[in-house]
Amino acid sequence: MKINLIIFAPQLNITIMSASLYNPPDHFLVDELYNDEHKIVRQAIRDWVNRSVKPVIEEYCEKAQFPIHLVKEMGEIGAFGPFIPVEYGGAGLDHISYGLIMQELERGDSGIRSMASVQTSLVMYPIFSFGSEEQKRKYLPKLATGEFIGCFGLTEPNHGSDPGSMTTRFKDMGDHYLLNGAKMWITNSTIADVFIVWAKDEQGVIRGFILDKGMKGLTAPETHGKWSLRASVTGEIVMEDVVVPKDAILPNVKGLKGPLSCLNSARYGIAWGAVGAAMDCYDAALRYALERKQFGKPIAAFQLQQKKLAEALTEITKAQLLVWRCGVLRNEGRATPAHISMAKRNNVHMALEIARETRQILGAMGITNDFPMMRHMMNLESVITYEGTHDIHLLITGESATGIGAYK
Ligand code: TGC
Ligand code: FAD
Repeated sequence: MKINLIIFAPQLNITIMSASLYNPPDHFLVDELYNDEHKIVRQAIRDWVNRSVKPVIEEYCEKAQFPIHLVKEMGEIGAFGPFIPVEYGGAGLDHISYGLIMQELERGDSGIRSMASVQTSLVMYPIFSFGSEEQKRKYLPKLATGEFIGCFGLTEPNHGSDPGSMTTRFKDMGDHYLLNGAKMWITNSTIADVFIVWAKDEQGVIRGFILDKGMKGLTAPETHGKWSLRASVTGEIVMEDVVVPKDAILPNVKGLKGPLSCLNSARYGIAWGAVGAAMDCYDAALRYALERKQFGKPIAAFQLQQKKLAEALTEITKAQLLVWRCGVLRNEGRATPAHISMAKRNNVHMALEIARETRQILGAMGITNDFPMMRHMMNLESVITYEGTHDIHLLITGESATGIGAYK
């Protein structure tokens, strides 16, 4: 379906249908794999992105600011905790709906999707999966509406790909815990009300904590100078003798599998999100190629430009099928970390390549903020790094193929 609204690119004497007002072609009839609920959810998020994200995102990106006014709206449209049961404020949807929500949000911007990924998979998921009943009732409904913003601290200045070597420590002081350490590169940390932090006890066992903003000794300075994910807040979490109440520990998980389980959920969502970023680039490039004329004909008529578009369409379609299958397996409880790694690695790389290739289709116009490619391209440099680098996901796939871990 095309909605007949157009924007005008003032530098050019052509009109271009806004990427935000266009529903992309479904070349392989992938829509037939989705049920009505999936399609309704997808359309609702797509409409919201068109209405609330697309018109402002370039400006926020340029200013390097997170559009915080969108958080409440994201709560209202069900972007937070869609697979969390209704009794805790979620929507009780399946994992394909969750994936489609991430796809549509990232069609808008990876930073907006990051906000929802962290809130859902890295904050609500661990509280739901490993928290006490009191913790679930206290935090989940407010995280679902966006009244609380959450963040997730695993990475440290000296321990990124190897979180098992973290040095953040806590001591049992009898009536409370004492927490010391520092986390780095933490999405949302400066605006967070709730901090999920992972730390080792005196025996070296990793445990998770729910910290509240304002705790004495807990600070979250912002990280500046990013050329990527500029419309997303990134910061540190510094913990200096933080007195943590005993009921702030996540009681139901011990060891590295705690944080890594959260990553499975977030990486799965990212694999879907990357498809959205790629679709946005493809749609904008296709429309431009059909309208822009050189040597007396649309550049879409040249074989070299068709190669770029045809390959992009092929790769997007393959990526859609990969995440759809991953979603089916996740709904059945059969998606392994290795499945998810393959999907995250393939799809983010695919999206980055498509952003680069489709930008070229636009020539000089491709470097401007009238089009989304440069912003997606820069964002995807973070996406290919966080939640496990491209290399780490290859090693996870390699271990799955050979049975031999090659990390150490
Ligand atoms: P290893 O010895 O293999 O495993 C330790 C324990 O963990 C279990 N495990 C998992 N459990 C659940 N899900 C997974 N994906 C798991 N992978 C491993 C494993 O079975 C074992 O359990 P047990 O019971 O035997 O103790 O661990 P390792 O130290 O060798 O590390 C393996 C490696 C390298 C794959 C892992 O450390 C890793 O994935 N590293 C990458 C780190 C990473 O992804 N960090 C992301 C930080 S969060 C973030 O980036 C948020 S971005 C936010 C946004 O969207 O804006
Ligand atoms: P390193 O681990 O130092 O890796 C450097 C290079 O070495 C990489 O190319 C890597 O692939 C390679 N390498 C490492 N180990 C191996 C190996 N065994 N074999 C081969 N090559 C290897 N973390 C959080 O906890 N919470 C967040 O909310 C969060 N948000 C983020 C937001 C942004 C914008 C960014 C950029 C990062 C965020 N991160 C977050 C951190 C992210 O997860 C880490 O950056 C990532 O895990 C990689 O760690 P590192 O940057 O320390 O790189």
